[in-house]
Formats: sequence, C-alpha cells, structure tokens
Amino acid sequence: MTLDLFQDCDLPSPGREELAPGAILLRGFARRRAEGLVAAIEEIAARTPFRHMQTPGGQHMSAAMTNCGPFGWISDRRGYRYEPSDPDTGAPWPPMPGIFLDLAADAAADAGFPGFLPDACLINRYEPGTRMSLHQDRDEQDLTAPIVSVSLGLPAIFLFGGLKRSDPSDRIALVHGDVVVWGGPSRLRFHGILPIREGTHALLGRQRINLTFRKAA
Ligand code: MD6
Ligand code: FE
Repeated sequence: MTLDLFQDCDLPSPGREELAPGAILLRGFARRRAEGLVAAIEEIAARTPFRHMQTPGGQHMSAAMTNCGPFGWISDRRGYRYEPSDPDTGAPWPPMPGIFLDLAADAAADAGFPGFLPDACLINRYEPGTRMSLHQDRDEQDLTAPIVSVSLGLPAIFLFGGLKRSDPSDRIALVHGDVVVWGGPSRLRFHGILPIREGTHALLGRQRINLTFRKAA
C-alpha cells in the first residue's frame, strides 16, 4: 500500500489559492520548468519576433507580443482577432512546444479543468514601465475552456476585477513561476497589469514574460 498524504483529502494543495470561483493561483507551479520554457521562448522569438502591435485606435501596445500554436492573437487597425499566420512574416506561427502543452494541461488539471488542449499561446514581453490596461479576453470561440497564464521574470501586480469594467479590482502580486488558471464563472473578468517596476531578474534580466494559453477556435 502506498501512503500519499495529498490524495483523497479535502485539504487544499500547498501553494493553491482560489482568487474567485474558477480563478486559481498556483504559486510557483512553473518554477522547475522555467529554464526549459525560456529556451523555447527564445527559439520562437527567433522565428517570429516580439513586436508592439497597433491597436484599433492607432496606438501601439505597451507590451511586445508574439505567438505560437495553430492560432495567434493579433491586433491592428481592423481590430483584435486570431490568425493562423504571423502578419509580419506571412508564415504560420511556430508550433506549440511540448513543454508548453504539458505545462498548460498540468496546471489546468490541477485547477479543476482536466483535458485542456490549447490551440493558441500569446507571449507578452514587458520591460520596466510597461503595463497592460484593464481588458477582457473575449476573442476566443470557446469560452468554456479556461485560460492558463504563466508569469516569468520580473514580478508584476495583476489587477483582477469583475465582470463590468467599473467593478473594483483586487491587486495580486505575481512572481516568476506563478500560474493563474482562469475559467468558468471568472472567464470574462476584467484584468490588467500595473506598470512593471525597475529590476533585474536572475534568469530573464530586465523583463517579465507572460504566456497565456487559450482555446481560440
Ligand atoms: C499578463 N495577462 O499577465 C497579462 N488574461 O501579462 C492577461 O492578460 C491574462 O493573465 C487572461 C487570463 C489571465 C491573464
Ligand atoms: Fe488578458
């Protein structure tokens, strides 16, 4: 007989915090895999570079972005949408690395969403001073699937609001290796990132990288 203290009991697993129904913070979940993730991100960015996409209003986004997987999220003067190819290079987005798919599925399962198979991964790069204003993620066809969000590098304050833009937001400190899984009744909550503070991270230097895995199609 095996003795597994964390199986079949009602205690929360260590480092697991419910932010709201359907929104679960898994502290440090990606930490052990971070070096492999960073190597994969560098390979993707060599093929499909980070860029500051234009918004429909004509500004440029503060965070630099790229994508991997069958679909990539883009923004331009025509709006926000998912595209199978990089509009800058004309080539399909690079395939989703196995280490990405495994992490997304493992984190989603841990948070109560088994069988998550993302078809899009948006990669956001923030330098100190970069922010992400309050928004909803609503360009995906399948809103029953969660989003899995992975934080790497410099810390950030995540704004976690309600279903209306005017609802008050909580502020959640996210550090290297933290994963937020976000679905069910929380799927359309407004959220954002406060300006990143100046700093240097041991693995990533002067930047924060966020991966968000989605089921877009
Ligand atoms: C970021 N994240 O953490 C931006 N969206 O840099 C997001 O916009 C996000 O973390 C949906 C669900 C979780 C997220
Ligand atoms: Fe978002």
